[in-house]
Amino acid sequence: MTQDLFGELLPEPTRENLMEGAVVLRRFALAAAGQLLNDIQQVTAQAPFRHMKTPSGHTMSVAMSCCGEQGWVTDSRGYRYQSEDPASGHPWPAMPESFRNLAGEAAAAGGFAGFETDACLINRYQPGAKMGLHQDKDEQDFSQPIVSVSLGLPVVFQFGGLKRNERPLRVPLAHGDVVVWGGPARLRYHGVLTLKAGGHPLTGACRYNLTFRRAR
Ligand code: MD6
Ligand code: FE
Repeated sequence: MTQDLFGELLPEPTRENLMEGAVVLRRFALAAAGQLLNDIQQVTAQAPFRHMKTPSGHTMSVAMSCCGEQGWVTDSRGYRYQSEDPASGHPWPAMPESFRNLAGEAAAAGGFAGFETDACLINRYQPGAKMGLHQDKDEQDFSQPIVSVSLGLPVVFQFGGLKRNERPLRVPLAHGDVVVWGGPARLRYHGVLTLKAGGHPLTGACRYNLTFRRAR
């Protein structure tokens, strides 16, 4: 057993290989979760959660914010990374140390030593929110992995193939779970099924997801 900030005993992380290039590190972020959630509050006090619009004009059900040198945005002009928050015109908030450390440690544990993230997308799901199947392909270098951290309410994640029409695997993700994917899995379609109502002691009625990327 390991201990968190408050001396609570925590079950050890375990590893689950999903497919070549993709691994779920169960509970890997559990010990850091309290700090990560505090830092989400700090970041989103500066760059508030917002529901962005897709290029086709749909408002996303997931609320988003970003931190780090680059942030991911979508609007009528398309999907892209940029160094300023379009809501304020200011640079995105700096990446908190807790975020950067966890991303590097998880990437290394998942087989991608030396990962240096420059962009963190913060997703907030409230009951009813979902994310349709998509590929993460706005980054410059697909040899860099993505590290994805789940906090709060559980959800079912879908891991598909390299074509949208391949039937996806369904993988439940819980508080503290981290997915690392890269290599041959890097461009797989993936998404999140509709979040069910519930309550979590640390996040209340929501799920947060941090995805760490190397954008540039
Ligand atoms: C989410 N995640 O878990 C959304 N993308 O809420 C993603 O879209 C994602 O978890 C690339 C790699 C891992 C992910
Ligand atoms: Fe994604």
